[in-house]
Amino acid sequence: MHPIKDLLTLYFVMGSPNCKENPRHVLREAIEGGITLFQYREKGIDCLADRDKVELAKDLQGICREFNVPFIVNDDVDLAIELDADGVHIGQEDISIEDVRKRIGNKIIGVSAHSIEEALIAIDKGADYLGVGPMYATATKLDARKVQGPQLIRKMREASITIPIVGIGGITQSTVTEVINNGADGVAIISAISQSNFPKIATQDIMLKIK
Ligand code: 3NM
Repeated sequence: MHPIKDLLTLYFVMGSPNCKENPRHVLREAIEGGITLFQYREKGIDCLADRDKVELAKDLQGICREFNVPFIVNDDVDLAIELDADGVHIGQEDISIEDVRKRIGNKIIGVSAHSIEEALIAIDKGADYLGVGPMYATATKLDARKVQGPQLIRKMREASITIPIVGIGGITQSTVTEVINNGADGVAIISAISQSNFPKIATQDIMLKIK
């Protein structure tokens, strides 16, 4: 697998509530458009549970495998283990990094961080990368923290935080460059891809702004 830093370039995050069309179709389009990493995040209104959640996860993982795109599971460590996923992403409210590490060994652990303090703790406990946000206002995560702006990533870099970082929250084609220019290794995006009528073109447009 590529170094984590390189996988973060264009990190697509989604679950069924985020998609206007079948999530399998949306993921295929995003992969064809050039995403470098995928996170299955089945959260929010009308999200799937139990076997339905597992079935969709398996289908999406299968599509990722076809194209060699690593597959990360949000929060659900049991699901990640059941599927032999490439990693887990956890928030500040979820289970501890140490517990996840014990359970998934050397697979990828991503952690959401909203301040320098949270970042330093996550690094100390063994995170492989940080998701830092929200960069901008977002309607996708109802309990999102207050907007931090790309300046937070700059401040983390100035504080000598060198771990791979992906910006998240309200990022669109017109703001990717600002996030990267402030020190992010990549961008994590839900709605600018999943809610597009043309997810492949949306992904390609975003990628062009990064490279
Ligand atoms: N985490 P969109 S913001 C899942 O700040 C998530 O940690 C955030 O969705 C954080 O790209 C967010 O549609 C939502 O704004 C990202």
